[in-house]
Amino acid sequence: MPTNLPAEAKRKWAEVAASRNPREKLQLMQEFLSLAPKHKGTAKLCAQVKKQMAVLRREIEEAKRRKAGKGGPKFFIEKEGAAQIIILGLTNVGKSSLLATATKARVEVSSAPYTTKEPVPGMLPYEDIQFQLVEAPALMEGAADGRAWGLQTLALARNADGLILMVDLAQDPIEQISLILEELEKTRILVSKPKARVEIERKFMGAGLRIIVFGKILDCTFKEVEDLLKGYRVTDAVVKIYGEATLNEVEDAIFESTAYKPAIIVANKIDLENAEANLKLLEAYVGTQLPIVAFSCKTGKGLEKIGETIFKTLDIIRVYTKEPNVKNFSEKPFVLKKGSTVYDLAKSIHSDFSEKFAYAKVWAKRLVFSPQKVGAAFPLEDGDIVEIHAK
Ligand SMILES: Nc1nc2c(ncn2[C@@H]2O[C@H](COP(=O)(O)OP(=O)(O)O)[C@@H](O)[C@H]2O)c(=O)[nH]1
Ligand SMILES: [Mg+2]
Repeated sequence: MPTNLPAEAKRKWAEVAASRNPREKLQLMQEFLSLAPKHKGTAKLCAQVKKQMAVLRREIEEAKRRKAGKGGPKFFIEKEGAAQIIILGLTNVGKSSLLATATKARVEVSSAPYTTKEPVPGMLPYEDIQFQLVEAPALMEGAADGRAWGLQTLALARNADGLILMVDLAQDPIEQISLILEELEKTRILVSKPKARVEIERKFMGAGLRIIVFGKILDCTFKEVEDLLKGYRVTDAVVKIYGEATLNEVEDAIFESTAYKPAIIVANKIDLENAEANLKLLEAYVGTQLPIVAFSCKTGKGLEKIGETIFKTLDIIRVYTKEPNVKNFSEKPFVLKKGSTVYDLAKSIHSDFSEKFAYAKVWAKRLVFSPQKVGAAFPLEDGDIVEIHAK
């Protein structure tokens, strides 16, 4: 359903997007809401904006408390390693235990419910990279409506690179996974790959608007997409449209309302009686939608599968770099999205590097001859070794 917002509301949202100050942003969002007409087409959007406001309000409170030295839970966790993965689940499913077993982080494991009140990070090694696992406070019904730390927990998930949805196989796993997915969906976090992806990279003023369609626009013309973006004052940006997108999905991207997070299910306590039967039920329910790792914090069974499954689900690749005239390549890889090119690698090494790029040499198993001299558009794969030559 299109929102058909009036021009002044669209302009207001442009101000919201440009604001970096939480208080000011909050104020602008309030003004946006008063400009948005209330009808079916805007209901979802307004609810989403109100949720964003609630998260902002709590962030402001949190900052105030910390400034006053009063402590209280700290909800933002700095990203480290190849990806940040948030562990979500109901209370007592074993989130703290997983963190302790998999990452050696010091956490409090307890049979008392709701022991963990703020996010706790730890590093999970996988081959030559590490994933940052973060235990979130327990989810419960009503989390997306602001119950307990629900909104902050979901905001944590929205900011992550991926999710572990954890269930306890001693309890009904279908009930647990449905509850988690419902709360995620209410804040418009999707765990299955959407048919379309719209990325908006805002640029400096005067850069102009570039729209690149890698897939297809389904229900409108290119001009209509351009007009919609301009209506929201998205005039200096690169907009990339992947897959089969509708005009609604482009509008969603402007509001950053729908987020896709790759996810795996960790089914814990496989050591207990009845766990196998519950695992079968869960597998039948989930089908091929999400990968499931059967696990036990107690015995460690399944631990080696967790890193591997996260790696596969995130769609990332590891690329090693080599300096010209140096025999060995880097021990630590660069982690890039699947489908990245030599140009993307150069850009992630240094923003200047991509401009001075001349050519690269690539060593790879799939090549008949290594090294091969390639251009910036050469697509990379996991395990490739790259030597970049500058002009
Ligand atoms: N049998 C069994 N008990 C577990 C396992 N993992 C966790 N527990 C127990 O479940 C309870 C809750 O664990 P905790 O990690 O604190 O759960 P959280 O609330 O999700 O962080 C504790 O009593 C743990 O000892 C497991 O794999 N098997
Ligand atoms: Mg815990």
